[in-house]
Amino acid sequence: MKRKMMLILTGILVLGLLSACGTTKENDHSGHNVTNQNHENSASPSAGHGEHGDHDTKEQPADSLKASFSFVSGTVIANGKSDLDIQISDSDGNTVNEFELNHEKLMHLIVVSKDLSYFNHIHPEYDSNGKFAIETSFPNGGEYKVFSDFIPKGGASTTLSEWVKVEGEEKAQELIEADAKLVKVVDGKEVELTLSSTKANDEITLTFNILDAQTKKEISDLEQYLGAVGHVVILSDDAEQYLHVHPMHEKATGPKAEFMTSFPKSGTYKIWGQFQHQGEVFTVPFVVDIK
Ligand SMILES: [Cu+2]
Repeated sequence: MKRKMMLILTGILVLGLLSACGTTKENDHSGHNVTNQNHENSASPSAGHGEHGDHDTKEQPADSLKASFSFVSGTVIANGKSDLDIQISDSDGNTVNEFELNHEKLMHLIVVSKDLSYFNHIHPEYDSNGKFAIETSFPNGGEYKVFSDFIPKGGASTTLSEWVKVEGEEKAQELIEADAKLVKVVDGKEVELTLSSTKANDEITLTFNILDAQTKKEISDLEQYLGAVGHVVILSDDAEQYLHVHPMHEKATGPKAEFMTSFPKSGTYKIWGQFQHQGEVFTVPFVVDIK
């Protein structure tokens, strides 16, 4: 009984926090997406970078939707399994019940630790009455930010986020510093990232070039991951600016994968590129300074 009360209280608290931090919006996945916490994306949704045309990009008031994140068990403990519920509702508190498929999923959920050293991209399942659910776990205690990315039916692509606290031993925070060299080796792949510009508000092309780390041969048989050559998520170092970026040529297979984005202001950003090769998804992180 007491526990149930606590849960309800947590829910109310979460909702309160959420309305305080506002809504995030982005364009649809026409290859040119920018999302951030407090600004609407002014980039043209039909710039034609994508290969599958426009989506409905009808504007909605930025504060029209809310996501309430709650853990079924009340508290979350590091390394334990936690059931996370995400309730989507409108400003009147009515549940939002219909969503559009976006990159093969109704909802994409990005989870990062406060120092951005931990990154997870998962897909909650739709339950009913505006509720999504997923079982997940967190590697350490501390603060994490969760970003729920979805498109309500007939509406604009929306990202709503929330900080969550995980109980358990915390690990030392890692510094978020720009990489001296934008070349990384992950899961046997050597990935080089090139940015066409590092100036805020420029339209920037991010080019990932993917080689076999051992043979140095170009990998030109990348597989579709969630219906595209890859996915890129970008966060500012304070996790306040969230940029979801999609490919310029969705059906590309490597060795190059190109994405468009625009950084809303100067600062340090972390970029995660995700690709699939031979059935395995690999995630390559980079940190860049934007002037
Ligand atoms: Cu996703």
